[in-house]
Formats: sequence, C-alpha cells, structure tokens
Amino acid sequence: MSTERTLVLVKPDGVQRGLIGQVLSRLERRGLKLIGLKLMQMDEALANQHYAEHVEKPFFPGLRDFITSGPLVAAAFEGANAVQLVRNTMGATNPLDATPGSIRADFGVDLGRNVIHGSDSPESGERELALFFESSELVSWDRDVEGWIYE
Ligand code: D4T
Repeated sequence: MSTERTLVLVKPDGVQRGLIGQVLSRLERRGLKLIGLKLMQMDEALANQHYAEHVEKPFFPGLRDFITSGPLVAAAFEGANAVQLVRNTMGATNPLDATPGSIRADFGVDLGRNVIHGSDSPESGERELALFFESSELVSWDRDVEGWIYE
C-alpha cells in the first residue's frame, strides 16, 4: 500500500457555481484524508508553472485566462493510491467522455470548464503541492476511523 499525496483544485467554474462542498465531499467520502485547504486566486506566474507542460499549446491562453479568472480552492489529499483514486473520481478530462457518476460527468459538459484538477502522478502531486502550499500549511494528523477505511 503506497501512501501518496495529491493536489486537487476546484477550478473557478466550480467555485462560481457553488460546487466546492460537493466536490470535496465526494473525495472525503471515498476515504481520502484532507491535509491542506485554501481559497486563493492563481496569478499568471503560478498558472505558467502549474501548467508548464501546456504553455506552448494552442489552448493555453484560454486555459490561463480561465484558471486565473476568479478564486479557486486548492486541497491536498493523502491516502493509499490517492492519485489514482482522485483521477477515477474526477473522470476523463473531457466531461463528454467522463463516466457517469464521476465529478466531471455529473457537473460538467465542456472540456474548458471541467470543474476539477487532480495531479496525474505521485511525482506531479509533490511538485504541484509545493507550488500551492508551504510545508507548514500541510497538516499531519491521525484519523480514528482509519481501521474502517483500510483493511
Ligand atoms: P487537469 O490538469 O486540469 O487536471 O486536467 P487533465 O490532467 O485531466 O488534462 P490535461 O492536463 O490534458 O489538461 C489540462 C487542462 O486543460 C484544459 N484543456 C485541455 C483545454 O481547455 N483544452 C484542451 O484542448 C485540452 C487538451 C482542460 C484541462
């Protein structure tokens, strides 16, 4: 069992639409442990760093304008296989292709307004958490229900 940490963003569309609680709730109820949380607005510099792999892509200017357009929620989750669990709960990048029951399928219809981000590997998780959180903002805590979540 590998414990991983992953960055989740409720993107500005999710915040504007009042979906913060529902998105985070779906991740909490799967058994993922919240270890960091903040409301913030991305600036261009952070958008360039976070989406470094996409900076040269034709869709990037629109993505940057959208992601910096208003507040978002950054959350750090921890757990066994946390990266894959979050990705599965999010659904495919394009809500059109996302499995019904996933967050992007249930809350979205458009690739450029897909409500949530989740890190795509444990390495990305660590890199992205360092962009959004000071280490002192991540809380290490013991959960009493652990034995009811993991065998
Ligand atoms: P993120 O990074 O937001 O969790 O999404 P994914 O990991 O699922 O997908 P991605 O990196 O390929 O895309 C990042 C982000 O860009 C938007 N996007 C993507 C877009 O607006 N137009 C496009 O053509 C693509 C490919 C959606 C997610």
